[in-house]
Amino acid sequence: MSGKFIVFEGVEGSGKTTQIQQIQSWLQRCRLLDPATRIVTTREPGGTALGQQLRQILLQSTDDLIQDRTELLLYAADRAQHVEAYLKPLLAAGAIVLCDRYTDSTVAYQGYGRQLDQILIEQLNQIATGGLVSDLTFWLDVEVELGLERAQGRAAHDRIERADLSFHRRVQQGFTQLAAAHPQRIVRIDASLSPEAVSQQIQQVLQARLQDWYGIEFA
Ligand code: Z5A
Repeated sequence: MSGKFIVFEGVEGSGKTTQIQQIQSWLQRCRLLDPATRIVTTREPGGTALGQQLRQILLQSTDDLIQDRTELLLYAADRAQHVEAYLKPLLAAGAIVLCDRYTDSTVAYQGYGRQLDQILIEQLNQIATGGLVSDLTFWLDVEVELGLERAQGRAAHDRIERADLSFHRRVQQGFTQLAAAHPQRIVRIDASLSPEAVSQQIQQVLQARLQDWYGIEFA
């Protein structure tokens, strides 16, 4: 595949949505990139029409009794559709895709948070992705309490946001372990700083990667 797949991960309120928007416009302004390169944003769950329906079920359902394995399978179904119908064609056409959450979220939320079997999760991730791994993943690392405080500024809280603090702490532990296990793929960003300072860190890492990937020389 000739495009690049860049994922943003982290606990609730870590600033993924904010940063994806900032980085999309920074990349669009980056005159060193071929102007024909599409810079696309997407998310999981909900990156396709079917995924939107799954997202509704997963997050907006008032039924807190969705079973943990059911939840896992719904995220996997969303991902399988997203990869085949959306990500693969875009990457094959050379796009740079910025994606809000991917397989590491399943490891962190369903593996560490819900404490489902990690081998089962790895197998499902493999089935759902057909082996598509990110070229680069930014882990926006913020204290769970600060992230939740930011997220709670919003009016409505979804099923996962309503989970107890120990759940969110396990999720954070999951991201910490993943970053330690995959130092080449996952880059930690200090997301407790201002949005501008967080963006600066991401841009610095991206400049080096764009140089490697496309031979672009930044001044
Ligand atoms: N999930 C899962 O369990 N398993 C999976 O496999 C996958 C997902 C793929 C997706 O919900 C849920 O699905 C998620 C995990 C689960 N859990 N929950 N809930 P979502 O997409 O609706 O929510 P999210 O991914 O957690 O995003 P979020 O809560 O919207 O947070 P965010 O995108 O990281 O942050 P933000 O929207 O950019 O910022 C949140 C607020 O903070 C906002 O008011 C900003 O203005 C503010 N903000 C942002 N950055 C800063 C900084 N740097 N300083 C101060 N304030 C800031």
